[in-house]
Amino acid sequence: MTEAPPVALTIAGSDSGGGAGLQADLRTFTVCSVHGCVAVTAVTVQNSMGVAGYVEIPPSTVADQIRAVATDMGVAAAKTGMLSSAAIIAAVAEVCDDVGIGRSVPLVVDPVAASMHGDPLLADDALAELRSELLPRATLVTPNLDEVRLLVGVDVESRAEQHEAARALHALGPRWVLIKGGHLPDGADDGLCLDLLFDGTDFTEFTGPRLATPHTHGSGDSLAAAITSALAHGSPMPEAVGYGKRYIKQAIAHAYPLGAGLGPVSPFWRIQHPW
Ligand code: PXL
Repeated sequence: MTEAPPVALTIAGSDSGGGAGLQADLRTFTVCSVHGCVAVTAVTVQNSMGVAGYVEIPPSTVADQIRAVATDMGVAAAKTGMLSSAAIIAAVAEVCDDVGIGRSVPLVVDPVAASMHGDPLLADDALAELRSELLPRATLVTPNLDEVRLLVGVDVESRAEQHEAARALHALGPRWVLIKGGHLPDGADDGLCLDLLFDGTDFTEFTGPRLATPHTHGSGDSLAAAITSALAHGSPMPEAVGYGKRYIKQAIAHAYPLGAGLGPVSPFWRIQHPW
């Protein structure tokens, strides 16, 4: 018998292609040395070409999964991905309050609204719920620039606007904000991508070269899952984000083509080839 690793919980949708969603979270958790638990919110039908459709899990079943895990297994950190509907968000917010997720247990909210192909993963009428019910409970929110536009209506086209958007997003209640600048148009800056962390007072900048690959399916999920893993291990937020950034840089560098469309980022760089 060995000692149990810390437990991380993902509240997310299933990707049948295995590249994003809860599958990306679980494999990231494993290679980041945490035990992954899951509350499934929706089951998508998808491959590398896009999302063909999905069915939602009943909100009460989503909440029951969270409660079952949190009351027995000692969740050290949690994250959300695809939440699909206003009713699921409301159920998640309520049970998180009951079990201390978002208070003593850090909660990373990845405000997933669409797939990389542009297929919607969040109902239009769920945005308001995400803004009002989940962001105030978030320890960290990790939007890309499309999600920033949806959440605070700021169209970020420069580093100055990225800073402005971080302030606007922080005003909605999360403890920390990480605005991922990977989609900032080339030429608008020095050719580097800026991910901007803000706690309401201080900005921390994480910069790196933009990696040229179309195979970035699951990159947002995997970054948020790596940060969640570091939080589960007890890292303070800036260190946890630095850990996540180092993880995702390698995962994108090792991304592989799979199917005719967008391939997934890879967790395999973290493990030696056992075969
Ligand atoms: O990468 C965002 C995402 C999250 N969750 C599910 C997804 C996707 C993207 O396709 O399918 C289930």
